[in-house]
Amino acid sequence: MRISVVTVFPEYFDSPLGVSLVGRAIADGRLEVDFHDPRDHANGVHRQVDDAPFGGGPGMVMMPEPLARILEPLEGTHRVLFTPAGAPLTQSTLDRFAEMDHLTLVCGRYEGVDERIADHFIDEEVSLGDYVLLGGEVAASVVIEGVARLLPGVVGNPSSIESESFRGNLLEEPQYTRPADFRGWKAPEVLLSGDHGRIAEWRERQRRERTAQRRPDLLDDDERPVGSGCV
Ligand code: JCK
Repeated sequence: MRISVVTVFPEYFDSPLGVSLVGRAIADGRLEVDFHDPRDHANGVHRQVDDAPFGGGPGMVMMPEPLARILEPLEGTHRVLFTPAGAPLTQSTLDRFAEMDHLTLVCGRYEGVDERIADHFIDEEVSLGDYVLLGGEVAASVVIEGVARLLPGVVGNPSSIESESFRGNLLEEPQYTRPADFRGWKAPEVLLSGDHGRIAEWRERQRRERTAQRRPDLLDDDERPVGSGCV
């Protein structure tokens, strides 16, 4: 798979693309990432990529021409623009992106990009969540990592990926490793029992209880505890 990243800060990606399983996926050729810097397509001595907003207001807007020069030749790839006004990123978004041959991730800066870029050179607008960042680079690195782990051969044991779908939309159960007694805090006895039936039952109950407690929004209406709805 190839991912093209449009950013005025390509160096931002040095560490996330260099380390861990993403670093290895790139070294092994399972994932290729290239960069396009709008500043390389800007005119004038200052190579300006931002300008004041029409209609007034604070901050600056990314000029359309440098972005269009990059994005027009990338037609045919799936072009994603990060913006606080995009659709929230979810696992199903990542599942979809992992099926693409070539994904293009557009990271704005300043107060965002000229709307005509979104209108004519973007396939989908995505947000990381309901909070405001300084640009799209964090979101792009999240998408790269989330997609990379879905590519064949990137995660050693694919059962950790397969299990996500048939576990349903539940939070993970708590996990423990040695020692069984850590500073007097004991790991649950059932996990040391060797009784795989009881262990599976315990894990399932933990997942449901935690989800009801922390993320009732993930449960179906009939599973949701009373009193967790809106007032
Ligand atoms: C891309 C520039 C900074 C700052 C205007 C926003 C009221 C717009 C994002 N989940 C996410 N949060 N933020 C981003 C994101 C932020 C970006 C860019 C993504 C490009 N910025 C910026 C202020 C505004 N205000 C709320 C008005 C953008 C994602 N993905």
